[in-house]
Amino acid sequence: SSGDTVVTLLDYGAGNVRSVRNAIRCLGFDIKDVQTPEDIFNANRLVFPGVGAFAAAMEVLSKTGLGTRRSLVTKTSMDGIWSPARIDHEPLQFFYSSPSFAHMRNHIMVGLLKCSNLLGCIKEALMDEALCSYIEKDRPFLGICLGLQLLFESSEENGPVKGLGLIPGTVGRFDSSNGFRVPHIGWNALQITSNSGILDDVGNHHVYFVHSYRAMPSDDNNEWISSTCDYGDKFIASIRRGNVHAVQFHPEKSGGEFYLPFYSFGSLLFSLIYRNLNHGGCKFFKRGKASKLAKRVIACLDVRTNDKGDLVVTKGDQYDVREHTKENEVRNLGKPVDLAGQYYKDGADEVSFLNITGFRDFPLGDLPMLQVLRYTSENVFVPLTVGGGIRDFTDSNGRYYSSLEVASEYFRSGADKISIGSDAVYAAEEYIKTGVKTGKTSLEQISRVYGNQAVVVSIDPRKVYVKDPSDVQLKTIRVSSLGPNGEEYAWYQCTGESDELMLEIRCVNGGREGRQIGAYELAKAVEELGAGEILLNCIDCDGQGKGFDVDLIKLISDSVSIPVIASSGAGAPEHFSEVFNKTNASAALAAGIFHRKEVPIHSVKEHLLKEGIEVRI
Ligand code: 1PR
Repeated sequence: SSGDTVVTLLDYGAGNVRSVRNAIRCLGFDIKDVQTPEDIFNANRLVFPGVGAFAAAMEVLSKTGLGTRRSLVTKTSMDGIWSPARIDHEPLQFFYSSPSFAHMRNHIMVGLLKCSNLLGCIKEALMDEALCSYIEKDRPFLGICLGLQLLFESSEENGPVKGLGLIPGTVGRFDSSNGFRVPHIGWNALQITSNSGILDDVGNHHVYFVHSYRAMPSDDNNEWISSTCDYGDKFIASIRRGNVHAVQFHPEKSGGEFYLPFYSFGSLLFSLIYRNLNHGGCKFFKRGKASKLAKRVIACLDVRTNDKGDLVVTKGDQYDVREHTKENEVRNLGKPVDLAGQYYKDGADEVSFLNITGFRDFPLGDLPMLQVLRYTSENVFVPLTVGGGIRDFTDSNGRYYSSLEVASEYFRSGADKISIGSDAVYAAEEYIKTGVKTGKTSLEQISRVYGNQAVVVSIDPRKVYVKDPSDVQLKTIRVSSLGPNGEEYAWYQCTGESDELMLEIRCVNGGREGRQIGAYELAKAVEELGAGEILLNCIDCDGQGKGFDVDLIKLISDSVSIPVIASSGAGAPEHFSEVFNKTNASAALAAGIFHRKEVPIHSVKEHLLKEGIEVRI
């Protein structure tokens, strides 16, 4: 029947579920979006890709409808259904469906009369009730990430906050005091503990996690657990009971190759749909080995419009992206969507897009960039980060856009994380000056709504040598190679773009001006303001191919407890092993060597593996 090709998706609009949609479509299924609790009751198979913060999700589920979709569905105490009243832009409307028309007319009248006094007269049918009832009836269900956590009794995230209460236990925060960075971002293998039915093919392969909170195994919830994962604590990576499945990791971001029946969303969903799960699934399952969090290799695409108006991938030398020719053109290294697809196939663990002129050009006016994300997320099933121009903005018509709106548009278009550069510098400067968290900076607002794991701060420092640490009131380090005048110390000066600078068109050094704040001070401040990860560039090393600035990366990765991505300067596979062996970086990012096809990503990974560094192959 046509129902066999439909997957019902519970998307409450709090983040990027575009990849889940794309993955489901890639498998040949149609998607029906849940608009009303009735859609849950009527689903043949339900996928719940929870995103965002626990409390916000529960609030949406336990109120009237679905987040940004904001359908309002109400149920009368009688047998009919009032549905749906879209309250996005339209005036409040109600439609009453009832077996008999006469009955219906009466109820319409009653309903309209009572609209103004809605709460008093009409009982709401809630999404959470529908969800609990669906799961309790053992209907096919796949929860992802927060879609697993919400099944538990409560969460400590901004809480305690009550969950759906189907599985005993509380969802708590990872403990960063034992040296494990929080959020847990990256690729781990699972320990499959029971016949999950859907994880049989996952085996020892790495799957992608991104979360700060986790549920822990206990005697009370043991019967639900199908796999665990080690990250400081042993936490629940997946649950299964009957037809009900949920995974803490992201199958849709775990590099799913749909033609390979392994470790993919395809595998999970196909299993869920086609295996006879009521009869225990497959008889054989592979137990995954415990693994460490794999070090990530990230491909970065600096994107901007060239002088002809085409959006191109470019690459600078110390942030200068123009050819040193008479024409002085913007260096063009390829098309963003094609290159991202290529890097995904080559084994990149993440792809980052930096809209390097974003601060000048309002990104929501930059439709090609949003299109790039949309197209890329159709074929690239690893996390996508996008940065550039995330800040509050007033356009030439006087219309104000908050940074949250800008970020939301990026998330809706397919980004899993957004990266903030200049605006984070200004927020950190203010925070250090006043000691007050206003809650109003882009960093704070976006991490509050989307979770700090979705917010990267990109730092663009330059090295400033000093003779003596007392020459500056900022954190200095003793450098491993002396400065041009024999200086033994240096600090790392942050840079940012500003409107004023751009108005003056002083686009020197990539248009970035030096600020009186160091990378160390910035990193500590943005961690406190809610950043979930740091992308640590270095203007001096950018495009030089001589290796990462190990001094800088060691300084920052030893000073914060969030993951740090080492960036700038990679020229050979050995540079990656050097940065992982000498610093606590969680990931290493490169651009030029990949764009110029000097070293393929898989050679970097093979080298790391040979050096005993765990990577996802
Ligand atoms: O300030 O929030 O609008 O964000 C702008 C973003 O654009 C920032 O993340 C900033 O790093 C980036 N950006 C701004 N100007 C440039 C430029 O190149 N002129 N690119 C730029 C930054 C640096 C890295 C690069 C690595 C690796 N690019 O991302 O990819 O250095 O390169 P390599 O492996 O070739 O050495 P906002």
